[in-house]
Amino acid sequence: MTLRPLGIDPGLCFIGGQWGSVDGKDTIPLRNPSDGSTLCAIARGGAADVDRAVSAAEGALSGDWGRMPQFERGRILQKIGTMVLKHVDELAELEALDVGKPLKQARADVIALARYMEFYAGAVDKIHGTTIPYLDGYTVYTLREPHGVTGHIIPWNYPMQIIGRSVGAALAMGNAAVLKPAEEACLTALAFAEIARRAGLPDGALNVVPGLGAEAGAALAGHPGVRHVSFTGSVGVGKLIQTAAAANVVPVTLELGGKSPQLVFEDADVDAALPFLTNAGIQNAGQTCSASSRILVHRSRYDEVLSGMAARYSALRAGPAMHDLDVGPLVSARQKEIVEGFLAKGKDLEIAAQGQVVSDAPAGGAYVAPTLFASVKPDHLLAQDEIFGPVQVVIPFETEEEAVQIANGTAFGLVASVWSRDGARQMRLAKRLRAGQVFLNNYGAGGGVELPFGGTGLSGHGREKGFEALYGFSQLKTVAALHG
Ligand code: TXE
Repeated sequence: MTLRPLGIDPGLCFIGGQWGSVDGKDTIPLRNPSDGSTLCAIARGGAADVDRAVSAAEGALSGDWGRMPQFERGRILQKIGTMVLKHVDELAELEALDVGKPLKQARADVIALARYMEFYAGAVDKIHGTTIPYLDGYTVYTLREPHGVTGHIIPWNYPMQIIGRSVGAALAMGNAAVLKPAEEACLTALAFAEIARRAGLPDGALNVVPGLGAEAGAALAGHPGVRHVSFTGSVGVGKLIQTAAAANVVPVTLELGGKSPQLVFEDADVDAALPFLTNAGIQNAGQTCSASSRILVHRSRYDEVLSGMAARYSALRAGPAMHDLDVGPLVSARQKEIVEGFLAKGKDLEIAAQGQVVSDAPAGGAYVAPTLFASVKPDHLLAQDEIFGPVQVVIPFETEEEAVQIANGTAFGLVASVWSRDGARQMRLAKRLRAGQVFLNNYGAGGGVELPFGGTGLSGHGREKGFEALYGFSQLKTVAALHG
């Protein structure tokens, strides 16, 4: 298989501007989650390949890339964004095949990737230091400088979007990136590297080493040449990454998922809320860090919300990505097992409604019927753990105080939303909810490229997206001149 229309071999890695084999020439099969077939073989990179990639990145920093003015970097990012859009259909098809997401969702991800490039292209020459009044005879100012080589370990659920927000921001600030995509889905990461090469990104500024987490991923997280690590994935691996990076005393950004609530109050516009309540749970088959998996509803509107959501669930159809239905398969047989394990633990709960897997869905695909549970106790496992599948729980509450306690009563804190017409309540809860993003009368599932995003508690730390990402991918130097 070659990746149309870029003509690259998916079994290679991209180091120092060149496509080549990994050291051991080992490969990993890449599966199509819609039918379980093997799509192609991808490279199984290891520590030696990561070493080469970090050296290539260091070379870029001491060469053309390191000397390039900010606006020139911006021009290259802009060109990458334009080329991404030119290939929107092919990239969407690759992402749909690889991740299993319905084509229209994959297409939205391509457009988001282009938006990240445009945003960071436009932002890069607006980032600057400040002057600071100090003692008589001094001039003091600050400089924003890149960390150096940045490591990016990303998951399979939104490869293009996560490349956009993480690699895009790192390159904008003049870092040189080494990217380790997920072993379940890495085709668009490879295609992105080829687009960046063709757009004129200097050799070594971006390197891609596919491989297994415990091999290429672990080697990258703990590499002494890497000066910042950004990771999106599971809580368990996030802890390993932070520990590995601590050995080199480098900063990490961790984006580890959530159990994000939407709170529907007695004065909510339920008709406006319903599409957001449901879509935020089933988008990308629920495999979204910012998915809203808990719906908290005031007792007085409970029946109305539950029947509205149940009607929507009953109409949901799950099937192959290329059929472009509401829900695709999960990314892998392993992810399906994880989600089915959770469903089994909810066997004593009330199922309000389920969607259907279409009858012509291939038997080898990783399909799970979207499931809505009713009247779930806030401390039930299904209301506490990240399921990462098309599953939502509805929880009734009586008072605002109780709603806040339930909303804040998990180990996570990524996104929350409040549905209410009461402005004072909106402001109160925006402060009280434990989350990195709070939406009022809407739910943005992470929001647009402009909106800083990240969590607290087990959801991780650090902020991606918007200008905040540019601060995170740079360090501040203070210069104090004594001139009498
Ligand atoms: O994640 P992993 P998995 C959650 C979600 C899901 C669960 C398991 O709940 O059900 O995690 O998914 C790399 N050193 N999220 O197992 O293993 C790996 O190769 C360095 C939430 O797929 O964390 C991949 O590139 N790297 C989430 C990346 O880490 C390692 C997105 C993510 O894989 C490594 C995905 C190691 N020792 C899963 N082990 C979100 N926040 O959006 C693995 N990796």
